[in-house]
Amino acid sequence: MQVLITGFAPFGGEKINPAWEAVEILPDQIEGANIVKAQLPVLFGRGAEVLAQLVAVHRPEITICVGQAGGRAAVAVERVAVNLRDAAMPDNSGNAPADEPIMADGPAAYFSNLPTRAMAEAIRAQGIPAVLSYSAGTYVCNDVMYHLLYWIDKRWPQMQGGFIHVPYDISQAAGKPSPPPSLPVPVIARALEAAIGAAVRARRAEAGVSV
Ligand code: PCA
Repeated sequence: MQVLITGFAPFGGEKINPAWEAVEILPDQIEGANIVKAQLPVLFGRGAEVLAQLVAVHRPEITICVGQAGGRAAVAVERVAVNLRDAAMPDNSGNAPADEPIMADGPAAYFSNLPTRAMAEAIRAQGIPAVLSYSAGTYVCNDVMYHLLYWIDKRWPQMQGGFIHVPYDISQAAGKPSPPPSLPVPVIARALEAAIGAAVRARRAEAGVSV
């Protein structure tokens, strides 16, 4: 089984993105599945285009994108992407769309078709705080998640896809005058490994075969 997992480049003046730092140190195999890792640019539209190319090349059964959600205190397994671009800050090329739909012909929202509850529980079972989240925001992460679920709906129905938001790394929090919640990158990586493991096991159980 192929699992595609992506992180993002740093953005918003940060030197690192803990999502990418954690993705990069994941093992190459989890529960017997091959893990393909890639970085996406923090750009409206282009981030999703890069993801589409990766899916076309690697044909993953499962695609999980991971992004930084500065200020959150737990790893958040996202359940919903909305058809809206509304940037509170410009993306990495200075683009800040407001009140725009992502897809003119798309529904208002999509649910992830991953076993999100089992994934959050698997993270908690590692002793790491995790929640189910019902908003991935209206910035680039939501843009990428919405595109992913739109393609699953229209083009790649065999694929499962979703999104995980992670807190700041402790080094980012340490650099701020009023430190927000944070987790060390290796702990974030353990959370991602647990979530991926839960998704792989569920897929296998559903298929009833060893894919
Ligand atoms: N977080 C941003 C985009 C890239 C990232 O890591 C977001 O939550 O939209």
